[in-house]
Amino acid sequence: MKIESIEFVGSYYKNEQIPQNGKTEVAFFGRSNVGKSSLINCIASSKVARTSSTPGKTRSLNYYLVNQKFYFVDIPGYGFAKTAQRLRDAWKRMVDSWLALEKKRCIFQIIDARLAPQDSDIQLARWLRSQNLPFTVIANKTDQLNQSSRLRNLELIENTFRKFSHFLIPFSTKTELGKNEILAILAEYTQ
Ligand SMILES: Nc1nc2c(ncn2[C@@H]2O[C@H](COP(=O)(O)OP(=O)(O)OP(=O)(O)O)[C@@H](O)[C@H]2O)c(=O)[nH]1
Ligand SMILES: [Mg+2]
Repeated sequence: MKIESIEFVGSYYKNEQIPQNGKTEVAFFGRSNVGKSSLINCIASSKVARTSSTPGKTRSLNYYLVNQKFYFVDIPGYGFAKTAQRLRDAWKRMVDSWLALEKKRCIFQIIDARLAPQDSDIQLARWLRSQNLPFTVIANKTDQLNQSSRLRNLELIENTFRKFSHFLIPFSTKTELGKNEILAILAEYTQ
């Protein structure tokens, strides 16, 4: 599929604010700074999502309307070391109530391909699995790895996440590796 248009619709903190019109939601989870907003820009060939090298800036659910047909939802990052417990609880409450809304969803979890799987990533994957929410893992920032460490890390990631998800896409917002795979999944979920 091709993304012909994308526009920002709003930043929401509460369910009452979220559009309720039956459109499919494509949600991007991932630790702060992993590249969620960059990935949205990359697959939409756009600069609509604000990116930053300061982690933990996004605190709300950011909605983008794609092709006038479905939404991208940029979920605030989790697991940033400096995040206070109070904010982590707020994150959980917001995501729990968002999930309680009856919606057709397509979920991606973005992780950092450069690192060994982080506890917070494994916790999120386990939690999605426990909620019966199928998801695809995207291993981002592969451009910063040489071929041998890329293969080694991806194998470790695959072995760690296999029990939660069977789908893994190596990705880079810089080289656009994996972009076509993501677009193919979107085509399937949003037709
Ligand atoms: N080398 C490399 N850098 C990337 C890649 N994707 C994102 N980045 C960089 O990572 C940093 C964070 O990117 P964002 O897209 O703002 O990350 P985010 O997950 O939206 O962060 P929060 O909104 O704070 O949760 C930026 O400096 C990006 O340029 C990638 O594939 N490769
Ligand atoms: Mg962001």
